[in-house]
Amino acid sequence: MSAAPPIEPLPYAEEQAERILGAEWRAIATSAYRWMRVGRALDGRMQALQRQGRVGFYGAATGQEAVNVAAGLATDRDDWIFPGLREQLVALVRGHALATYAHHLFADDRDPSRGRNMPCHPSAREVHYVSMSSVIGTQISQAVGLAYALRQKGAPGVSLAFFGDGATSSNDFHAGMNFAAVWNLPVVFCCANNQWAISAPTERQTAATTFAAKASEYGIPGRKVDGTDFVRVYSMLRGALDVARTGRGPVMLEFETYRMTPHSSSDDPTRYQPSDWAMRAASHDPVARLQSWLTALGVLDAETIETIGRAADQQVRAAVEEAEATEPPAPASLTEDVYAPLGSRESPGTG
Ligand SMILES: Cc1ncc(C[n+]2csc(CCOP(=O)(O)OP(=O)(O)O)c2C)c(N)n1
Repeated sequence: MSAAPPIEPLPYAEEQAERILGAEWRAIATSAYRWMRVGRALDGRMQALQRQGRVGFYGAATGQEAVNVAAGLATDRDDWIFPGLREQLVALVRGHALATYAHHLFADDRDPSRGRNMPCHPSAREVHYVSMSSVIGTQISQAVGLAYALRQKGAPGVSLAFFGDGATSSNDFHAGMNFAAVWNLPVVFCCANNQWAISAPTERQTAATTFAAKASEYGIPGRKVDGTDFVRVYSMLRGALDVARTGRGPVMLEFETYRMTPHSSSDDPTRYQPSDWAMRAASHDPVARLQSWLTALGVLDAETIETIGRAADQQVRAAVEEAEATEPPAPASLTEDVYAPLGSRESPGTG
């Protein structure tokens, strides 16, 4: 087995952490670490269960946890999340129950979509988490439409559009960026650049210097951020949300991350990634970076880390056990929520 790669710790002294995250920095960073461990435990378990044939499909977000947890912690209840492929942890941090997500992954009778949506495509109305669409990029223009609706209604909230580097080549990216800028809408565009769109690396995706650079020609401020640095991601998101919330228009953030797992359970990255990729990606592991920083500052010790890891595994185990003990949806439920009652003008799908 090859040796563990060197991990570059986060570069903040205590005073800097306090200045950036505020007086509560220890609580914020510790909460972030706990959530990242939940995400990591979930990814590990679900990939194994998929291989055992117990869930149909899974797409991990391993390596992108700092972005997802920071977004969950930095947003307000009024905000809206339009995920790309890998933001399920944002929903959980915002309060969607892990057990409900497990019911969805197992497509059982307590899955809010009752087995009709592909596993790993949850929606969570109670936390304003809109169902992911597998059609790349479409959520970007939907997020902009929602922001327009918020403005028309005078309702509070910011719309966050998440998407990968590959989605920046979609029509919806250009339409969404243009409309958001022209209408000065409260949108934060979050590009999770994990450097691969399945087998297409960044250099085959764009000739621009960065993805964030694309924003300026639409009249939108764009910033590239180290997406493996929780402190920086959280503070940039807070800043961008503040700009959007106070009527100063959209912002685009590009989070540079490293995809540490296959694209999905249907992928074999050894066919296209260089042989040293896994090692390179592991040296930018956001969970290990946050852990080593918090340990160096004395916020965490080995025992607490062990306890947090065990608690995360246990949470995931309990959610999986509950889902596996639940019956599949009854066949007769197939047509429920599909047709409105005759003579009713109500739309279906209120669940
Ligand atoms: C319109 C469309 N074209 C192609 C696909 C097939 N496809 C699924 S995921 C993917 C790559 C997405 O890459 P990226 O946007 O970088 O997101 P990541 O998977 O890296 O998170 C592609 C091409 C699709 N789902 N929809």
